[in-house]
Amino acid sequence: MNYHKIKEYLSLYFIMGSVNCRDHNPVNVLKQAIEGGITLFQYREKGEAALKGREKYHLAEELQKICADAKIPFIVNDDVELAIELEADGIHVGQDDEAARFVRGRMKNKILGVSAHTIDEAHQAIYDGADYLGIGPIFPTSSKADAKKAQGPELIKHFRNQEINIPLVGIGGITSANAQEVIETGADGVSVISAIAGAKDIRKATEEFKIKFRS
Ligand code: 3NM
Repeated sequence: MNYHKIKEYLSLYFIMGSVNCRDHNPVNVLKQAIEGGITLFQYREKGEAALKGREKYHLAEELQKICADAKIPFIVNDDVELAIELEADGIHVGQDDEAARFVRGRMKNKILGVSAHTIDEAHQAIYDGADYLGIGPIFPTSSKADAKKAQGPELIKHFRNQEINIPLVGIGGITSANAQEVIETGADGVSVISAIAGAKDIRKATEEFKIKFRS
């Protein structure tokens, strides 16, 4: 895995766990999303009905193998023990999870993503060794119970204007209809749960994200 290609990997960043897949099987959801063109996958097993223990481990292992075959990075949300056990390509932590600097210390040569909502949080995450930041929510979302108020794509512009120059992805309510706007404000990619995992036709919904990057 070439971690220097991080910006390219961020472009269509898919996040999913079993609770996001409704009546679809998560394995099939991931396979179809890969066929549709996702560039990175984050396994995020959260919510009341989330899998735990061995069940969570086994699903993670299966999804990791699919990513490895497709040569896209497999990142674990929050669960550092799981990420280390599986030798995942990376870990993503929020502000309420294990502190980024400890995670960096435990996963030295892996991708480290951090969710940031303020410039102070961004500076701290960069200091702690983050490779990229997730910035949101951009638009209203129902996929995260404790999501903050949506800030609009201007939020990305605000981070860029404050000299936050590391790779950034926008998150929260992003769809194929508004993704381009998020990129145009300075994001390197978009992170998406429901617009892909909740779609009837996963592959088609993924293909609809035709993101055009400025050269
Ligand atoms: N984090 P959807 S918003 C996991 O603001 C997550 O940090 C957010 O899901 C943040 O694409 C969010 O379905 C949910 O809106 C994104």
